[in-house]
Amino acid sequence: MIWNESIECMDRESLRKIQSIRLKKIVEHVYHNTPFYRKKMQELGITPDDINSIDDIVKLPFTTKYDLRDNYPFGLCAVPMSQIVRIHASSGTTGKPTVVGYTRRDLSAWAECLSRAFTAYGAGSSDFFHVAYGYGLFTGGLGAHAGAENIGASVIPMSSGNTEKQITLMHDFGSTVLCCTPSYALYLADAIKDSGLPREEFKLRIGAFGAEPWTENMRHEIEEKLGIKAYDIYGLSEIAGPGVGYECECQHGTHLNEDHYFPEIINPNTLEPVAPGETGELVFTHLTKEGMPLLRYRTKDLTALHYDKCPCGRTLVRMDRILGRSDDMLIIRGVNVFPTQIESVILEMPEFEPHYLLIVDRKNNTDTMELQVEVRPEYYSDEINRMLALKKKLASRLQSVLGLGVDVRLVEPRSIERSVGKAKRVIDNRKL
Ligand code: DLL
Repeated sequence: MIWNESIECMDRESLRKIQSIRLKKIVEHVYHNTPFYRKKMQELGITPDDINSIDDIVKLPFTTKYDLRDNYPFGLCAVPMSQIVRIHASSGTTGKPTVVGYTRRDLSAWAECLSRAFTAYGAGSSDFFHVAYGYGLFTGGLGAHAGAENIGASVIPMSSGNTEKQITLMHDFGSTVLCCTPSYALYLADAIKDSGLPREEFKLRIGAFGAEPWTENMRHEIEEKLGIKAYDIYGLSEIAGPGVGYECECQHGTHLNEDHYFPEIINPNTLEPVAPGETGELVFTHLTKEGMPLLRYRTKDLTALHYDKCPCGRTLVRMDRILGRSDDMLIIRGVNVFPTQIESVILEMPEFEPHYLLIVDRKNNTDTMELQVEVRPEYYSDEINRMLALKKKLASRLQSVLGLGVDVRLVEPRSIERSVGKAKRVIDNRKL
């Protein structure tokens, strides 16, 4: 099933023509309405007249997360705030979130992209969508919600957490499509087993999983345990949210909605485009966004693009699974965590040395984070109660800054291995 065949299966030459027209228009829009981009283009000695086809995209400046942070909160909006109808945000390196604004038309384009995804998975108006992505500033919940409503499905806006209730309602309502992170899907699968409810009494048949990297093995495990087809959904808040890309029934690559979000792959060191099929950093340019259009936004996600036609009939480019990120951002249970956030919490407290090691793992299909941190000699004590109180203090501060539980392990002064070069702060055992 295809939601918008005329776009999703358009011949690539016609698609490039549309992309060229849209790029020119968007560049004019930001040049006249976003002082940040006008200045950047002036520094490069270009004006909108220099952009006449999609091939001219390489002349345009890059945008990074730091640019969004520097223009916090609304500095990159290209329309008056009265036209912004929705604001989302994701956590950033400094504790200040990355903020994005959408106009009414942006929201409808985003819902269209999600409708393409859900239709590609084989979902339709008779499905019950169990949306267990978080609702709120995170784009997962409200994004999936809008896409499911747009295809006429019945939406159950569960949000995340309260696993027991999730299972009860999934069972009683007869949910057929599950939207959540792949790690939570596995957690749910085990919890369903533990609940004693027979699997045959569940009607689940499709999963829309994303927001964090996952592997082919994990897909098989989820499909096996839940008895469903598990599909990838890709996205990031800066570009829209979930639905920037989606898998089709062939499950060999994630199609990108390139009529709205134009993808490039660059070498993250030289910033030059790489040859098709080569791995590098994924970069997106908004082609239709009104509220906060970004030019050549560096996602830091590492992947490759393939332009040959998919057996499903779609011509939209296919993206390999995300290999990882070129920066150090960790995604723990779907939440973005930067080691620098942890470092700043540690450094705020006088009791600790700035020496720590973060050990990330996946136990029972759930991400875990252990923080080993050195206590300063003057605070280090043999008294268990004192050490327990200190541990609790740090853990609760981390919980409030990160929004995640961290298993804190206090260690003796000078016990963490020092490095003469770059310090290794993170050990990620998840093998993703
Ligand atoms: O995670 C949006 C989303 C919600 C996507 C629900 C899919 C489902 P952010 O919080 O801004 O937005 O995080 C974006 O998450 O740059 C990737 O590194 C990672 N990511 C998202 N989807 C996938 C995926 C949402 N399918 C960052 N596979 C992105 C691997 C993914 N990584």
